[in-house]
Amino acid sequence: KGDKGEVWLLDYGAGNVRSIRNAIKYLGYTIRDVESPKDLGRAEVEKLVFPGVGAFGSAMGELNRRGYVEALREYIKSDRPFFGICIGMQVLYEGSEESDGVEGLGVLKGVVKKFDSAPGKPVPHIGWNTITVEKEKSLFIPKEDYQDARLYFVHSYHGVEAQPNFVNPTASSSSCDDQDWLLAQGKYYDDRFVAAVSNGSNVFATQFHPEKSGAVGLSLMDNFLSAGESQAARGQSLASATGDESGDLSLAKRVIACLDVRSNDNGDLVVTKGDQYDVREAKGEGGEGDGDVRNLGKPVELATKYFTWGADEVTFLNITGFRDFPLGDLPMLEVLKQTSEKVFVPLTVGGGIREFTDSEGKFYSSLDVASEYFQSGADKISIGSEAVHAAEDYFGGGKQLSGSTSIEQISEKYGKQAVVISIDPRRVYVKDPADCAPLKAVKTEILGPGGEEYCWWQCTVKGGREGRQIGAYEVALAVEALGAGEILLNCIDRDGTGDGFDLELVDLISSAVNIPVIASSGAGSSQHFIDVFRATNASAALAAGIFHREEVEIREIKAHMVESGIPTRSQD
Ligand code: 1PR
Repeated sequence: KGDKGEVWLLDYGAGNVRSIRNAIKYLGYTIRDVESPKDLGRAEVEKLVFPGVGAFGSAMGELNRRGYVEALREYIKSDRPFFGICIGMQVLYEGSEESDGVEGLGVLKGVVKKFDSAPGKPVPHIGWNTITVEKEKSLFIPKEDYQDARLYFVHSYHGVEAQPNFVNPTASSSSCDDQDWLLAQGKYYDDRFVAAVSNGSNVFATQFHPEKSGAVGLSLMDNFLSAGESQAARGQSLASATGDESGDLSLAKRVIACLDVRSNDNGDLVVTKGDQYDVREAKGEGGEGDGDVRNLGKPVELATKYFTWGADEVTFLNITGFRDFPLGDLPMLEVLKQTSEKVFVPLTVGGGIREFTDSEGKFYSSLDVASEYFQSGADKISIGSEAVHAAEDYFGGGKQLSGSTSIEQISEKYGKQAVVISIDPRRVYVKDPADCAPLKAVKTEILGPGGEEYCWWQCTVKGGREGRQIGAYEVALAVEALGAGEILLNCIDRDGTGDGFDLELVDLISSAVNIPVIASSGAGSSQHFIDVFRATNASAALAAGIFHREEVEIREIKAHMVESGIPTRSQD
């Protein structure tokens, strides 16, 4: 795209900013890194991007430790081009409920608040939310282009209003822009939250992630980088999602494409897909099956294809991560790096997040493994087997939080929104709920082989190979308490069958927790997405096989969702 000039990035070490770097490069700009607070006083630092990741307290801690606080205040007060993203917007406030007693930059008045969660209103607020543009004129978010556009948010805390603590020195005296910096708002059930702020001149910040918001987000970023000279892409409208009875259309239900990845017998990393978790061709059937790992394509190519099809997120599961050490599995890190250069929606990666000691005796914590994934381009990591063990310990230890589990450590450092728990359960039928007590059983409409009317969902580890004496329901409650941000709910009985999601399972779990639940396993048609969003509180639905075999396209699912009044992000 050519070199459109320099952009300065303040990477203050609080987390992963690879996606922002990739988006800036993709738009054709050269990135320069701010090396010290003094740089902010230099005239050549003309456009500053200030991404935020992790928690409010850790971000301010790093800024203080590195001496950036005063330099940033001065930079903003002098009205030089500034673009803060997510925590990069929240730290403009005086403080946050997330980190009591930690002082923010204080450019804006007030304290950042936590969303209240409620059944059917999970927190973190994750996904594609519409925005309402509050200013008639703006260089960064022109109303005519972005009214009702859907942008990607992932946060538990939010600004309520946007009153500055000082007067914008460059605003004319007749301008009221210095009075109120509110540029765009979002709505999540009853909560109105600040989506973007601007001083009406050069200072701009967003709660959403433009670098993860597909073409709309990239165009909006380009508006800032080119100081309004770029041709903005039109925002995507709310479409005709009017018939939903849940009463809140602001947050779209997400459609996620999943790629199960592993090495095949030649050592190449391939996308595979199992039937009920068996990924090998059947032996000796029709002369073809020789027990090889099914190869459905190359991970980076397929991920890029699903992004262009309109997937709201892409998930990679390194399905043999439980036995191979993922940091030894460099191809997976390479896949992530390459994908994040081309795919501008959130990327989740799972498999093998656990403690490990290598052959030379070097110890790696789960946090080390996760950090490697984040640095390679993951926005979220997913934990499978380890989470089941953590849940067992949680109940075994009288529901005490130890602070030592991978869930707690990773969510402490990267924020709970970055921690997804992948559960791999299968149905176990019982005649009477007492037969599996204290584990929770439910009455089922799909009777067991002996006519049993009750079942529970047994959690497994090691890719379904080992069943544990704990149910999906109990694991879900435990991981929520431990600080997980989302649940990816698979179902071994349905995986690869095309029979539809297990609605009873999804309903049980999505009603039990107040964090988002992703329904997975069994999608065979667009109708199955409608069914799961109508019958349960699922926030997202994930599929693999139908996309790999090109049986159903994502746009077909989304068109069906629009017709059915289910809020969705449409591509055009
Ligand atoms: O235990 O932390 O190392 O994580 C291992 C991860 O790998 C877990 O997330 C686990 O779900 C996954 N996994 C392990 N073995 C398999 C396998 O298939 N043999 N795949 C596996 C899980 C299930 C879904 C699948 C949906 C949709 N795959 O992710 O994509 O069922 O499929 P469909 O739409 O075709 O029905 P750890």
